[in-house]
Amino acid sequence: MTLPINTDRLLRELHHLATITDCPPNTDTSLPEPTQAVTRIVFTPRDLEARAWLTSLAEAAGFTVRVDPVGNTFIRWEGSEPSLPAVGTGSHIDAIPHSGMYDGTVGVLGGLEALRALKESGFQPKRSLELLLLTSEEPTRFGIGCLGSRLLGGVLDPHTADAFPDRIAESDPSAPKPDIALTLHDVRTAAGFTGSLADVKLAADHYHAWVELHIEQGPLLERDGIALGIVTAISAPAGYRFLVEGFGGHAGALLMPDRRDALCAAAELILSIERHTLAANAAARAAGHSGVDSVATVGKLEIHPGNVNAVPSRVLVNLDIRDTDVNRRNGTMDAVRADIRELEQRRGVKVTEEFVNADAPAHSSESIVATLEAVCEAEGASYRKMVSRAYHDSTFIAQIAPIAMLFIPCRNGVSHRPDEYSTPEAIELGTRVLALTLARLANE
Ligand code: HGY
Ligand code: MN
Ligand code: MN
Ligand code: MN
Repeated sequence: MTLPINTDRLLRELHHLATITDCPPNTDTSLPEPTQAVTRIVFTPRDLEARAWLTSLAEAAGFTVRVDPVGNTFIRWEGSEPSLPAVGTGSHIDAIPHSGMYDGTVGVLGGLEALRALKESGFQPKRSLELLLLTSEEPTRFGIGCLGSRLLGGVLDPHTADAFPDRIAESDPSAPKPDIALTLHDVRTAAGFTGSLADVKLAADHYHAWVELHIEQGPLLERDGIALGIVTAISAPAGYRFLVEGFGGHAGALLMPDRRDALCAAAELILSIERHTLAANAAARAAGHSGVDSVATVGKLEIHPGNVNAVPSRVLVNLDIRDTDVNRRNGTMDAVRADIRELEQRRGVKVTEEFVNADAPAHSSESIVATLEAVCEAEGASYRKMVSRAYHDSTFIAQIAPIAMLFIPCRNGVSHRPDEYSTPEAIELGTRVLALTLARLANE
């Protein structure tokens, strides 16, 4: 059965959601399809406005909505046998500062459109279908990604999480600086999400199957002219913070031999991370592998005191390191730690490591992958199996359910940038294949 998707409605909603942003209206018309830059940080007024709008769409479509203590939002279409484990889909609507309008939102609004299209076609699911808006997939505010799905999957201690400091001021200098440091508990309860985070975890049999629709955030599908990606594994993310402490002073009066410049030491640390990650890829290539699976990024640096004429005394280095092989990722970290010990001695600085997260790769269910393949073939859609190098909420839903992901191409592989873009045709096809896959899984 093929299934009509109301693409105009879906695109209108994607573009409306993009206007619920803390970025100024887009004025860059240099791109053929100018897209709106988006900043939508979790639990900010914009995020709450977007959540309320999405809830109104879901209720207008006749679905029920419930929200858990961390704001994960469950949009449910009751099946004819509601006691059976449900079939889930979903993603996120929070967006890192100055990013794109398709990351996450295609999975939420595409998922809503999939459910509406099935309902409008007269389909009746045996298993209930649930669309989830997952809280804080991006690490922007609380320093760790996939906060809502980690709690659903039981991979994050609820009390530790509730105490996570609110780091919004690090990303948004215009944000009000409270007198006392706020925590996740303070922010979520002020936003209306009350109750205990211990109640967020879902039972291991809550879902029969889970499929997330997402843009690829990479170039492969577009480069090879392939319509859809079926994700077989999601790369393993890890995060660390390194506090580098030297001592500061006057940019003119403090002579070079007397300096313990924390930023120069941090620069060596960052180059050590790059060097050892490149070496890990070179070793993998020498062993006959692709040699591209190790990646590391320092995208956020906090310098104190941060004045042009003051020698930096303290620098916080935020590291995001990912690999499809956990042992190789750990090997890279060990090599960096050896360099840290040496540079501490030579430069007279102190480097303190803070662990954020170190997750395992997630592997897709072969049965759900086979269902996705069957639907692609029935729809005459080209597809390829692939690894996701971005992490996703599915990484942690995988702790409690069989999962898979469906990718659509994005222009030049660009994401986490205002020029992130996917074509209406790709969005329509991804939504239709998602809907037909959910229909098959719901009647298993
Ligand atoms: O960083 C990621 O992989 C995801 O887009 N938050
Ligand atoms: Mn993202
Ligand atoms: Mn995303
Ligand atoms: Mn994601």
